Amino acid sequence: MSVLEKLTSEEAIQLENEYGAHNYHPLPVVLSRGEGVYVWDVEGKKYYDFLSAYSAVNQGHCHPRIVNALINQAKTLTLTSRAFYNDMLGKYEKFAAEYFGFDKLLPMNTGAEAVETAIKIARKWAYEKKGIAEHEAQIIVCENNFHGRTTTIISFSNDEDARKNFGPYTPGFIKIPYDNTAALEKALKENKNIAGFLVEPIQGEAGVYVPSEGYLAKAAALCKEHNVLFMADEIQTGIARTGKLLAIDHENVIPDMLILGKALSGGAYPISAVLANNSIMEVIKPGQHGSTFGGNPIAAAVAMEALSVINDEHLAENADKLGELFRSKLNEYIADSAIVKLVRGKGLLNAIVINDNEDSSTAWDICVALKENGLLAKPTHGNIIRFAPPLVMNEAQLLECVSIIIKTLKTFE
Ligand code: IF1
Repeated sequence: MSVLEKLTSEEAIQLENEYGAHNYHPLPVVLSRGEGVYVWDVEGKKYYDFLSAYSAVNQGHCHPRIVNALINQAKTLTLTSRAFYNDMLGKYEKFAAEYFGFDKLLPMNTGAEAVETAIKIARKWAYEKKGIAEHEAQIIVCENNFHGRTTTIISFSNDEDARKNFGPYTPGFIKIPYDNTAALEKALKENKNIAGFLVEPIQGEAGVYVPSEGYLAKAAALCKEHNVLFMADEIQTGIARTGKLLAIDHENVIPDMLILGKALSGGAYPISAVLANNSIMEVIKPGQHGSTFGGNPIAAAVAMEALSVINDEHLAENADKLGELFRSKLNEYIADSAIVKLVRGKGLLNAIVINDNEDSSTAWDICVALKENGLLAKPTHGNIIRFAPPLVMNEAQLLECVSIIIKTLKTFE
């Protein structure tokens, strides 16, 4: 079979079923093209993308500036490894460090790798700067967190699907309830070996849980008071998704470590990063961390363009404006709905909670019906449907999507 051979949706699904590991249960749609807020399936049907590859495609599918940056660099120099310097990495590191306001950047590829990197830096900082006894460092995490799927990261997950039968688990993590500063303060007071507090500013996978106003600022203050690193995982909430460049900007919090991924490349390439100031980043010495592709010239070129697009097209402001409109329109409908309990979110990271129990198929059935009506979304955790379109959406498109969503939900009332 040649790669140019056109497949039907059914054929494509069958191939994946036969030759691919079954580690996903995708919605039954086979996409073959993306442009801006739209994707098309192999039969040519057009859809609004309301997932944006879990907030990786904030800049819209196949953004021409990002794709051209990818193509031009790919024709010049793709990969050198870090055994040698290349002429793109330093430019990117400077650009991104200044863009987010930190001294340094450590380049990686996937979000999970960046989270793992942040954990290693926090531990090393704890031993070499804070004076915690080696092997004793603890990192506080929140219940219902999602930070990736490596063995260490799922060690501190409480999602049985994510962690069952992947043991033995990595020690050194303390779980506390999310959005609970009293629990954080208690953990900080009871344990002297705390290196860091790793937190999502909004819990995405858990169901788009927006914490109480002031939670992040109070948590950051408690970390400072106890000489503990505030580690913000903005892999899903960052890069304009919630209506500010970073979700923590809503509370003017400056983290000790900023963890980025996904939209750092606009969905064109796996790019992630950890940013920190010198007093933290300097604990990493040559030979102590790295990756073959981390900081490669293509990633450098793509990330600079992807971040420039965010600013040039004012995507944070657009996400803020359209997010308010989205939630207000849905709340008008929800007031009289028996099927939807509530809508919550910030900017264009939103979710609705379906009035049914977690293991019902209602949310899934609604997403299949939305697909039939030309809009793609997927449930997260049973009865919650996440809505996260590309941030390049305009008001007319958003209102059309709201009417598709409400029309579809009404058929389930
Ligand atoms: C899947 C959702 C899941 C993340 C945060 C780190 C990572 C992610 C806050 C790891 C990745 C992705 C992974 C993908 C589906 C999606 C996801 F929350 F976005 F919906 F799974 F929970 N921190 N989230 O959201 O980044 O290694 O994937 O680049 O695994 O199914 P990654």
